[in-house]
Amino acid sequence: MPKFLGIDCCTRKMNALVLDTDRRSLSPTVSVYYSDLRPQNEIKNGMVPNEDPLVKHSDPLVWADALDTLLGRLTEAGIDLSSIAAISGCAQQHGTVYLSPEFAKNNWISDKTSSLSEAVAPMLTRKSSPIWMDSSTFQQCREIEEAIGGAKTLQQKCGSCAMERFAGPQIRKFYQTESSAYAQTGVIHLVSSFLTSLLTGKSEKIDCCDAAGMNLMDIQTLDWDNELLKATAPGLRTKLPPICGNSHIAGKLHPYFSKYGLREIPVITFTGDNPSSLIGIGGWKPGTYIVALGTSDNFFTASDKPLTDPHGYGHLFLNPAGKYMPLACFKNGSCARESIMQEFNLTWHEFDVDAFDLTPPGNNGNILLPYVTDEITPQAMNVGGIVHEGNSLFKSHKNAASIVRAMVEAQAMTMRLHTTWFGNRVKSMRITGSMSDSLGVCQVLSDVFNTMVERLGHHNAAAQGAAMRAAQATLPDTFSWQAISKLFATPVSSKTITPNKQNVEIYKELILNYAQLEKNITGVDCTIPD
Ligand code: XUL
Repeated sequence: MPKFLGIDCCTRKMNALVLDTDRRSLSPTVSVYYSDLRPQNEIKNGMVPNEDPLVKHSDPLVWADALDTLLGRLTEAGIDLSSIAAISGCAQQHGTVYLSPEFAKNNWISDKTSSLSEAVAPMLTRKSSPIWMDSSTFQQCREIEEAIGGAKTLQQKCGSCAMERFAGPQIRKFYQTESSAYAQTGVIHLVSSFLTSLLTGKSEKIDCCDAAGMNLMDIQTLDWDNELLKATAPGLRTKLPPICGNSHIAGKLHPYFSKYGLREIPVITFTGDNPSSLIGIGGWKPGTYIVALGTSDNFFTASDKPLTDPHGYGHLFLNPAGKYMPLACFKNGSCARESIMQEFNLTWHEFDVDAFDLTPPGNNGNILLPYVTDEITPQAMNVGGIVHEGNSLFKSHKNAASIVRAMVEAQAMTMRLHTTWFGNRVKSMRITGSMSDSLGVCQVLSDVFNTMVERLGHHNAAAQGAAMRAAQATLPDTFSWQAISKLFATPVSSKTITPNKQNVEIYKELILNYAQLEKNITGVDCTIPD
């Protein structure tokens, strides 16, 4: 009776669910918020508080504690972990964990180990881990681009221009600012490979789909690129684990986990949260466009072609089912929506229903830029707060409903404007993430893109994709990508949303004004879609 466990290490919490292939059922998602594991002065919104607004780090020991707590909570929830046949997972992309050479010696979990964090703590050469929200490496990005012969050359090599949040520039900053700690570092992991290593008790390989978000891997050969390594930091090759291909079985689960009832089952190398969502939502073959509404909003698809963004904001990642996965990441996702809900003390009903009932589509022409924090796509630094046109509606902050609508419409319009490089017109879109429950948000996306929006019966595509990858890797003949997708990633027809023709016309006009406002503030001139 095969059951598969999928784990997702998000920005603010860790989720897990169990997929039962016989019953074709999913367990409820069990979660652990990092802020429940540490006091507020140590972890807030999944990060270690820092005075510099550009520096965003987390604590790798919190991820280790979250893994222990999560497995404990699964058993408390009545899930029998002894029947699990294999485990995989995914994690927020780009974050890095720095460890001593001891970590590669593979004997750091013993019979006496009482927690994973206790086992790992003595081996950390850097107490905190820079994560995807960090934008403090502007200088290192320019240095790397210059050493490689420019941003375009870099993009051709590894699929992305130098990005502040990517592992390469972050490693370079660590080398420049803490050179002796860098010298003491024997292994540098991504969050995904760090978690795989915790499960097997040995330093594991890095999944190629996640390695594509480092500015270090050659996107064609799927190996570390010597020039990129050299441009980043000395001696880097010896510190990076090898890269492995898709569906890689790392090894057996360490006996430490028998305390949760788990057997020594196969552990499939974790990947990034976005590649995992691509699988979890059934987007493994080209033709379906995915919008994942998480802390950040991400737009991606499976592609046979190595598409790159001519403006340089987007990325070429890899599809766990083979070939490519172009992606555009909008940093101001749920973090921006939730900051408005908090500012106006709105309930979910006030956000999702009242805001859209009380205001007309197009918001009477009132627009804003959705930047509560620095933006990645398009790059907008030091914008500080929601940028608007000096409109009194926004200044007075009296009209919460109008601001909610303006935020949601702006997020959809900027996504439309900055994904034209994906080529084809978006004929159908699948939405996942907690905000995919919002009818208001999904209708605006459907109208702005003039496309049908499909949704699954749940919104945890990343954790579900992890469990599906575990099934595919261990029983590939039974669970081909097609078979496992058909079983678990078929949209629910009653949840489908179709575009409203009148609204589509309204947004065709409004997007012109939005593009102009965005250009005024960011200086970015983008192609207006047809
Ligand atoms: C993608 C990105 C984020 C993180 C966190 O490039 O930076 O989506 O993966 O979810």
